Amino acid sequence: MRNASSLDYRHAASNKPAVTVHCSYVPLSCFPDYIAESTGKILAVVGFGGETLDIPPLPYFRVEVTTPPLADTHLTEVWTSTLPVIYREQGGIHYTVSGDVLFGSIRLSGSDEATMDVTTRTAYKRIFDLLQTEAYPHLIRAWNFVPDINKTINGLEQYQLFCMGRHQAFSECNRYFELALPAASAIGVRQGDLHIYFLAARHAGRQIENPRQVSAFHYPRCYGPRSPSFSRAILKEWNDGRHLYISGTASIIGHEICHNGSLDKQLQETLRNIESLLEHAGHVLEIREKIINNLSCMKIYMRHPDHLVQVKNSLERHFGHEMPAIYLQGDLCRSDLLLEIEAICHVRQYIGQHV
Ligand code: 3EB
Repeated sequence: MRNASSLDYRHAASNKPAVTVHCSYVPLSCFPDYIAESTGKILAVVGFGGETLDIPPLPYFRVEVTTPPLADTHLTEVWTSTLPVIYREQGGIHYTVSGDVLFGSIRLSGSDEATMDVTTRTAYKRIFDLLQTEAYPHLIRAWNFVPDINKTINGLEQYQLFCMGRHQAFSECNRYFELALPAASAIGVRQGDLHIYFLAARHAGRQIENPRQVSAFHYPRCYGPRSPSFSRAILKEWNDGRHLYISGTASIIGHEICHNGSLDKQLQETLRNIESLLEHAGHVLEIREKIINNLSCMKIYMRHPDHLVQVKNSLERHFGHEMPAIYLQGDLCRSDLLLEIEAICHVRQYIGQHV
């Protein structure tokens, strides 16, 4: 990470990356055709709950996330590049590079000696080391899967320990890290290791915060010794357009959970947060039309699998049946939260070309 992210951003605006990155949710039934058409251009295929394990090994980078899928649509998350992709491995990180973009994945098991803070710090330090040596210094988007996220050990929750280790790694890497935090999701998994997969780039993205919410990196101490190190969203310019990577978003106003115990109210509040973030992004970017219509690649993490039908019905009413959406079981960082939603918004105008 470099220090002055706003300067990097201007730099990025004048040096548009040669690469365009796509994220698609591909039904397993169409997967072989999709892969055949994208040979050599696949950054990663992300599968959930072992659903892709039956597919024969192919020469692309596969990331297996253990969170169980809930809907019966069987979608995989496929990241592609418009430039050739090279696969590499270093220090336990499997990754691909292509032009301006790097896509990586790291798994680290904890132990009695290494509590979650230590494990997390080690994982992020390895990521930053790799990004430095490969010269992709900007972490754009991170997905964190934390074992037993709500379990308390010696008075601290696993998520609080995770936040401590992550904060330490970021602050050791960059004094001004609050300006350079990635968009993120943090999800609890019921078995396995700490798992982080991520997108990084040669040029920085732009941090967008949500006016309805206290920035997570400024959450008060009551939630844990160290605040969560993520931005509400990152706007990243690729060659033929921009992506707004929206972090996992929940029913939090200011820094407090609202609607304890009410699924529908939490869902509506989460949607209001996403809308507010998009409205603010539109304002910052001086885009007049509503960019909410360009939302796609929505992932919905739910604590209780039996909430699926209600949540899916509401979201389909709200966004229509065409919205690509992956529904997953995931525990969430605060035990009262019932769901969290992330998404990608395609912003069509280029930086500097205001409508
Ligand atoms: C929140 O707004 C909900 O710690 O990386 C959402 C996305 C949440 C990412 C993280 C946490 C994280 O605080 C929780």
